[in-house]
Amino acid sequence: MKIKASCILCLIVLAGLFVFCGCKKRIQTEEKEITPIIVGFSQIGSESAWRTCNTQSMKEAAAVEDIQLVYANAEQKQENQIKAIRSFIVYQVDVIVFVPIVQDGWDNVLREAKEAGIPVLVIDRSIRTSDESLYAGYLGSDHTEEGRKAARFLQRKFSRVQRPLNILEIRGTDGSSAADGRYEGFREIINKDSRFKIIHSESGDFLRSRGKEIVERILSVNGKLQIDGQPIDIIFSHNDSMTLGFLDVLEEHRIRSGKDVTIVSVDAEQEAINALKEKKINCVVECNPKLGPQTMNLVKTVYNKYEIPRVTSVDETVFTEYDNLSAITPRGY
Ligand code: GZL
Repeated sequence: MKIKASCILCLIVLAGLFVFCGCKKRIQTEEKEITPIIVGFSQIGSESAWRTCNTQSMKEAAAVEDIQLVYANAEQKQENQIKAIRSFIVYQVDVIVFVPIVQDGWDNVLREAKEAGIPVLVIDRSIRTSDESLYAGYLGSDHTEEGRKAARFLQRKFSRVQRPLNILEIRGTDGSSAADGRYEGFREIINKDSRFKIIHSESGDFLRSRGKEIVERILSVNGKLQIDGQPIDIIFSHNDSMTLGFLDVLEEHRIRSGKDVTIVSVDAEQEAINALKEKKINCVVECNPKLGPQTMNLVKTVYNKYEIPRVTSVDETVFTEYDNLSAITPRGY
């Protein structure tokens, strides 16, 4: 028995678990009442400007398509995502969309969704599963390619330098496809060039505060940007939030970011683009957060029982100090 949208609204409000987005509009026709598609959306949290933009894109696209979005913020906890998906199953939403905070641990709850006959879309980050039939398809970036782009910039920038080049890597959330992909793609290229050496790699969990803490701790040893006496020539940071967290710390120690140390970051939020224009960052690999319109198109396709591609990619570029920075067109968030 399908619970009507109005009942879902009551349950959701009662449960206090979710935010019910999108106008509850019934379209009256001569034959019958048409109720909109109801999507259960489990989002990781709000850890970065990228995430905030991603959520906004989803909500706006749902409103444009008259899709009712049941939004659940997991506040960075996988167990909250699993609870939310289970609740979506109870409410019998039409489609489940989720951003898996990490790649593993989803099979059981996705099996429950499959048994309930609810199609699942994975967006932004991907999952590892033993049974590909547990979800309809993935929409998002190629994070491994993003890591390769970061490394290729360094090859270009240091093409004429023959001395050793030491790298500090500040990773995103370990176990997430975003961080693991960037980690692997970066090494696939950089490990082919003996001049480059990753002398330290540490997770900052995509958080601004952690990016700041990591560099503060390194500098607290002797005020110099070095690890065990080895100078750090390059910082590769897996997202702009962590990068922006440490830029001020470098400045406080009179270290000229973008000059004394080369900075490569990922996302391309406006604050990082501004730093690129101020030559405080040397390269920003774009990761596109505006997945809403493509997601809603895929939602309508699976709702109407059509197949979707296993992987739908998104367009994204890379911005570097070699660009005409007055002419670049970041996504402005
Ligand atoms: C990447 C996305 C990452 C961003 C971070 O697709 O999952 O999560 O790079 C965000 O800013 O926190």
